[in-house]
Amino acid sequence: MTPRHQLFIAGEFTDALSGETLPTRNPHDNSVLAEVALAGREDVDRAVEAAQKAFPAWSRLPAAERGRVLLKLADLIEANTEELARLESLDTGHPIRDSRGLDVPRTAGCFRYFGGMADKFQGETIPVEAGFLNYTLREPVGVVGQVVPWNFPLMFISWKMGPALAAGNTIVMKPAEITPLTSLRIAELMAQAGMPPGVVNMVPGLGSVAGQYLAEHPGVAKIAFTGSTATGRRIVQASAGNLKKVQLELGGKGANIVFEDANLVAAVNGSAWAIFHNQGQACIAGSRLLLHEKIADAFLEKFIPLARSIKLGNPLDDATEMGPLTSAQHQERVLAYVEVARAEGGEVLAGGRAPVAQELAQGCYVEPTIVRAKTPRDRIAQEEVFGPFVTVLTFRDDEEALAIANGTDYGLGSGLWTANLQRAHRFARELHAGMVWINSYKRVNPGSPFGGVGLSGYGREMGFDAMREYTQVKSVWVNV
Ligand code: TAP
Repeated sequence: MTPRHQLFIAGEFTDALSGETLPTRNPHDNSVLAEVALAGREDVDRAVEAAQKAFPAWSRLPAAERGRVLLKLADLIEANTEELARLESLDTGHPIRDSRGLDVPRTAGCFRYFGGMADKFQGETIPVEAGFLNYTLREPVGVVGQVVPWNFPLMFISWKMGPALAAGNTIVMKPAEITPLTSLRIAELMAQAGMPPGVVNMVPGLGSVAGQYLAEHPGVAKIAFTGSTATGRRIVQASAGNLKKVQLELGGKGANIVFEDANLVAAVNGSAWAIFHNQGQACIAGSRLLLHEKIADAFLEKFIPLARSIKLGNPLDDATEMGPLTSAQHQERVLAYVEVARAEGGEVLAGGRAPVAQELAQGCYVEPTIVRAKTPRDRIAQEEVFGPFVTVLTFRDDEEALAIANGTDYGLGSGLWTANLQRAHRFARELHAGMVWINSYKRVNPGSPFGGVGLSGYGREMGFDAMREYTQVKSVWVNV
């Protein structure tokens, strides 16, 4: 497999004007997978120009025609499942069973959903005063800048591009510098699906250079970002010049609450999925495990051995359940939180280190880690670790559970396990979160709005909400 490694601008693969490149590595052994072109400001200018040129024709194309391209793309993604899955696993460390069984089908499914949506999203007629017809048009915003992180590079292309393209926008995307490979392959598949040149442009590069400039760029009408809250703030500031529309999907510190009446087996399994899927590198991870004091011991008696039994290994091995973290830098950051935990009096119940096995020694692995915090105000109960690291807290009653759950500045996803219907619906209302899962955790679907409140950002991906985000409404008055 020789991965694409150049920028994709105006329908062609091209080097950066500076000629600079950056290696992307396999986190299993830190070997270099490819030297990828590094976009500078002048390359972002080229990409924005291409997107501006492509906008009039693409936005005027009948919506069903735009949808057809996305439907074709979904088919091509499925037809290339094995290659895309391997590329994603090599570049990110996702276990191949997840890349093949989740990332690729979800990416295709999301493009298919928005392909079907293209000609079903419509304006309204509004009953105004007599003598006038009033209706609304939903118009694309123009050139959209999209900046995505490294934790789900493939899926995030579809989440961000699906609605933007269906609505008639053109795009300049900056993938994360450490995981650009599947994005570039998708760009190639897009061309094959019939996407006109310039509609989608990919500029892998540094966030501080290409990402920042995209957020500042006067030719970009909207910036959509997924990543850390700190970078989200920078994006808001950078985008102020031309008052861009901004959409932010930021970090989280999801509360996963297990009540005394929960089905314990389901809660234990669901809580393991909530934190350990994708090595915990998910903004919606259930990274705070809130246990009712009556069942805390019984829960942990099952949960700790389950965590210890998770099979770490080479992502390309079908038997692997957890791969490495996506970079050595991130592995260091996650392990540093184990020291933070110890320093603030936390108790490490499982993991807390890089595995000792020889075959994993060169990789960015961290064992599934469970830490009991002393108080809900501890750093490990407040800050996003973004790894296979779950912080355990206990509570006495519903009021305390709610206070702890809502006691962070984040508000992305939260979940609860209970047999009490009234309690479930009360918590669904009162949790400070954009998404709530009841007797489940971390479900996503292209039809269901995804996004947060508070420091987790604003705007929604998926569903009709995403189409609203990528359009602006025009009110038309007709004197009849
Ligand atoms: P970020 O720095 O936020 O990176 C996300 C994306 O933003 C990357 O493409 C990055 O580029 C780009 N970026 C960085 N600085 C930018 C700037 N000034 N202007 C525009 N774009 C910029 O996240 P990270 O460093 O990868 O991870 C740090 C922490 O963020 C994680 O540990 C986790 O807590 C959180 N995080 C959250 C999410 C989600 S899904 N909410 C995803 C990733 C990370 P480059 O990285 O390519 O330089």
